[in-house]
Amino acid sequence: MRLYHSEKTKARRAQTELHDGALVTPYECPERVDLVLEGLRAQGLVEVHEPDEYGLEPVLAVHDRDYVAFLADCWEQWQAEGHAGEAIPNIWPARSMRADRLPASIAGRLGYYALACETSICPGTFEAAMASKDVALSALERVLASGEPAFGLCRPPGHHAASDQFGGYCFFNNAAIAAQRALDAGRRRVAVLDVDFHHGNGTQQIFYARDDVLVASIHGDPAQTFPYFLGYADERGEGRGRGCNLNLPLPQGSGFARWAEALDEALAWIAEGDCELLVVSLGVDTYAGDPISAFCLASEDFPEVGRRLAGLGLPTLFLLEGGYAVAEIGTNVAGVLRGFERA
Ligand code: SS9
Ligand code: ZN
Repeated sequence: MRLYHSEKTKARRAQTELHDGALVTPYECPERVDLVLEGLRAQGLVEVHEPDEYGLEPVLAVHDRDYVAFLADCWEQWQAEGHAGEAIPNIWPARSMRADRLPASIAGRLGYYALACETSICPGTFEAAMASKDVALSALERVLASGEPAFGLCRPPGHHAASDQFGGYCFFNNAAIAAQRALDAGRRRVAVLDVDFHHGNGTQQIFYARDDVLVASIHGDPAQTFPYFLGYADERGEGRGRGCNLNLPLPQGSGFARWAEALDEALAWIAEGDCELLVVSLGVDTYAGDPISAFCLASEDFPEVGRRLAGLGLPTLFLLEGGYAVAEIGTNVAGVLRGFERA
């Protein structure tokens, strides 16, 4: 299987993440890219390709122009306003205040465009986000042109990024950008299946009122875990998109048996949906050893995940989402891709 990767995805090296009441070195770090590459090489998945550059047009097809402009300028403006550390929001247009005023100050704009505050903005953030979506789009182009599966080693991840909000380590929603691009290239309907431990709130929000992209997500119950305010089972889509969103929240501690039942349910739902492309938001933070997540999948389970995904028989684009801090993220990503290929 072809892999798409760019060293430019490492341009973001944030120093601070608010975690457990302290500023720690971020879990979402550039070393993840090398861990995944190593894991893939160890499994003989070696066909690495450089992405092409696609510019901002495919980004603006799913994200608001003002939001993209904010991301492009944030670090410079934060410095111009004289702040010392990395750009971190500390106030939001929460329920009791106005959400219809966009402040002039970057400190206020940060709160307007953030949905969480663990994700700081630092030099290289915009460049890395641009490279990440270029990796996704290049892998997509390969799938569309050949029908063969491809993997985009996206980093930073994308599935928490909404049309005008960043957070959960995500800035551009790579899966949404790729799905929209596939539609613009003539595909009638696309399925996005999100197997990351966390609910893909951004992907859900972007396509919630539409029937041309089916979105399914298997994740930790938001009553217990990030992102807390979206990802419940009763969110089925709205308007034309009614019935086109499927959330399968599972309790903390779920192991492969329970998780795989949810996977089969999601796959059966997608199989009924008459889609021409499958985009897999491939987070491997479902692994038992993940430091910030709470499912109990073993490395041996991931090839079986790939095997079941292949059962759909659809052209398939894999895009990296989460998976943190442990060497096994490479093994586990490679496991899914090998399981898919061998099926
Ligand atoms: C740990 C809490 C989780 C954000 C998680 C984002 C996962 C992206 N400090 N915070 S896949
Ligand atoms: Zn995650």
